[in-house]
Amino acid sequence: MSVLEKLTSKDAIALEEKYGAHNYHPLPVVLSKGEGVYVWDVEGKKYYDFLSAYSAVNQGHCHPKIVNAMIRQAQTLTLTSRAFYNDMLGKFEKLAAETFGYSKLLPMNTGAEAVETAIKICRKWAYEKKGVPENQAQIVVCENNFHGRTTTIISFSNDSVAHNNYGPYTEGFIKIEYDNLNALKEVLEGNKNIAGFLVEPIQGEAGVFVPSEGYLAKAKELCKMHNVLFIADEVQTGIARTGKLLATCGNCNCPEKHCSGTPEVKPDILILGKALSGGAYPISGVLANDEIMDVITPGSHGSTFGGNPVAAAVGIAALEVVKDEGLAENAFQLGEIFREELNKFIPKCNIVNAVRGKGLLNAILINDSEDSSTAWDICMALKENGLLAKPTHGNIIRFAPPLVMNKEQLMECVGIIIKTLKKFEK
Ligand code: IF1
Repeated sequence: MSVLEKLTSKDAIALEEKYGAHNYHPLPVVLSKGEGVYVWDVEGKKYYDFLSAYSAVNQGHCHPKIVNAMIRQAQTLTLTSRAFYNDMLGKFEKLAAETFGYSKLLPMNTGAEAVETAIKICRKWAYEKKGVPENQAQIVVCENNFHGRTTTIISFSNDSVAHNNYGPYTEGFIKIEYDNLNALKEVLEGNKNIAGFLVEPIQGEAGVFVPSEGYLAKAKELCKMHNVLFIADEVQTGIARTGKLLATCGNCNCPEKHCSGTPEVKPDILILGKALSGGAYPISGVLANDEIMDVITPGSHGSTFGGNPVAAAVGIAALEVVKDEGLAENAFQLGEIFREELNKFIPKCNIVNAVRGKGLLNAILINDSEDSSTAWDICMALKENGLLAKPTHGNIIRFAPPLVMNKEQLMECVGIIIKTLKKFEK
């Protein structure tokens, strides 16, 4: 069989089963084409994508501006390494720094790499600027966090499947309850070696947990009081997903109408990934101002592909699409409609307990036990009805369509979701 021979879904699944590590349990659908809010399987069936590759495809599948930028750069210069300069990286760094309101960007490739980079910067800052004794730096993280899959990151995960049997684990992390300011206050008052607080503005994988109003701002304030760096992991919540340019949206010059505009929520270190490329190419990065970023000196951090010309060209196009197409405002408006429509249905049904989220990062809580297969079964039925979504943990289904969706498409999807849920009424 030629490797480029067209496969049936069954063949494609069999190949992955036989030749691929089993580190995922995908929904049994084999996608071969994507355009905007739609994807098609190998048999030609069309679906609404309500996962957006976990919020990487905010700009829609195969956005022409992003793909054309990638093609042009791929035909010109793909990779130089950072041993030399290239003519694209500085332009991307400038655009990213100005878009998010920081003085510098450190470009990487995956979200986990960016999280690891932020941890390294925070620790180095603690030793060289805060005066924490060597190897004593502690970083506060939250229960039920998800920040990636490297050994250090899973060292502070309490998800047993992601954590178990990968020891010995990296030290230097203190877990506290999410959305609990007293817990943060206590740990900051009780330990002078705290370097940073690493937090997701909304806990995506945990089930789209939106913290109480003011939590992030007060957490930032506590960090400032104790000379601790507030580190926001916006890999999933960033790039307009939650109805603002950033979920923390401390960037008080951002153009979005719904920006809180409150500078006190501005992270000391901002972590981005996923939709920084619109899902076309692995791009991530860490943003900070000079007094923090200048702990990074030549040779103290890097990566082969970090800041490559193709990533820079794609990143520039992806950020321009977010701004030019008003994706944050669209996500805000459509998110309001989505939750409003589901909140009309929920009181009249017994299969869904609640809907929660911000912008177009939402989830429904299925009225069944965590270990039931109902959420999975609902996603299988949604697939049959032409909409792709996947449960996060247990009985929670995340809904995160591309931010280029229009109101008519959203209403059609709400109809599909409600029609499907009704079939599972008890
Ligand atoms: C998988 C989850 C989502 C992230 C946040 C860093 C990263 C992620 C807040 C790391 C990545 C992805 C990873 C992917 C599935 C997906 C995911 F289910 F794993 F948890 F979105 F919720 N910070 N999330 O959400 O970025 O290294 O992957 O580029 O690993 O299964 P990455």
